[in-house]
Amino acid sequence: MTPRPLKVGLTCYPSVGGSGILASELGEELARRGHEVHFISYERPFRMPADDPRVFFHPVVVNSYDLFKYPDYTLPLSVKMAEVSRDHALDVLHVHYAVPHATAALLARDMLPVGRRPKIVTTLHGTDTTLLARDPGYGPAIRHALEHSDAITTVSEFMRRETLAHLAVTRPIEVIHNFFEPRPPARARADVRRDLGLRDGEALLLHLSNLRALKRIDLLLETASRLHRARENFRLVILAGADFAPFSAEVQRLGLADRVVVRTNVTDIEDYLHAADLGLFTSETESFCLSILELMSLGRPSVAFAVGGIPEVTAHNETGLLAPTFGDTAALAALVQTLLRDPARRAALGEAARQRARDLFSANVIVTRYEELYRRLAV
Ligand code: GMT
Repeated sequence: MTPRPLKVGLTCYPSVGGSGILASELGEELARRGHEVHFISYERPFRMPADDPRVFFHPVVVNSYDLFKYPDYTLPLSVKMAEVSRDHALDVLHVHYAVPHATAALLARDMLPVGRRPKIVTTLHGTDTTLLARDPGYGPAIRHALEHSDAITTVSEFMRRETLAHLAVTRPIEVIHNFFEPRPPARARADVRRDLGLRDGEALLLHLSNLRALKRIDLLLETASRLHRARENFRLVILAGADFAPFSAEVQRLGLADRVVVRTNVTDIEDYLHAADLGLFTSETESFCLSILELMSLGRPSVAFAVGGIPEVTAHNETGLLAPTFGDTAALAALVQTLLRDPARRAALGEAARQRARDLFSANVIVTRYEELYRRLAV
């Protein structure tokens, strides 16, 4: 007998960022498998599928009141979650981030009659554990939200360990890695490279991030500067999910104006992944680093520091190159140089990266794990 389709509520931060992308793609894949998906957030998520009859969006409206110095999002979110759960008989509310999404989900569940309550799945992507858990104003609420979720997942083993260490959670934590399913590039590689101003023979190093402090854009530019001084033939293309202006002076100071190209809020991501030769990342920590996986899916290796969950995503010397010591930009630049000078090795690592992405981090593998988890809970 075919199991019945599930009704799943998804809440994420809708802005540009790996967790929002992951939640959007998860919604799309679940709908493709016949489930009904309800996004609940203050905005449509960045990559939420537009015209899918099984995908719905429920906006959370936050009114402002003179009485409140700070507008509150958690309560209107919880009311909307309860409303959507009741009206659509949701089986599962899958929230990405404990703060404030899991806390709102707990409240929503409490507002509903027993027997009409969705199961709550909380996925941790990073900041809850690595930053907010240490804040006495947030830590206890995060721990409470996790202890009272019906299931907790993390996007890497690293994140699971960190969560146990910082939050002393007693509930089981399941690791379900991120996934990425690339769409076919819409534009030819040569066209994209020409539009970016690349000259013949120039290698395209691609960096994608929201430029948060922990992405260490200072180290990214320092690495580019080392390559520039070594007269390597490259261009660094930065797909920025935030305003790049704060870094422009540093680009000038390092003499990199002709080497660095910035594009902001790009959506046709596959065109750039396909146009790239390799990825370059300098984060001081990452629970996963979805951007590395995005490049791998298109057969492009990345160079990065071996921090956080990155070594779970890409294997050193097999699918990419990782510098062991964080901050050692000389080592990082040397690894980039080896790949710039050896296209055959770059291609071999890239092909292995594509295979690893398919074997371990495809929708087929990962969405099935989420589906199994939902079904276990929704009995
Ligand atoms: O990295 C960010 O600044 C954004 C953040 C997010 O919410 O998307 O990224 C986190 O979640 C991604 C999806 O699981 C991971 O790929 C990123 O590694 C993680 N960021 C950090 O851990 C710093």
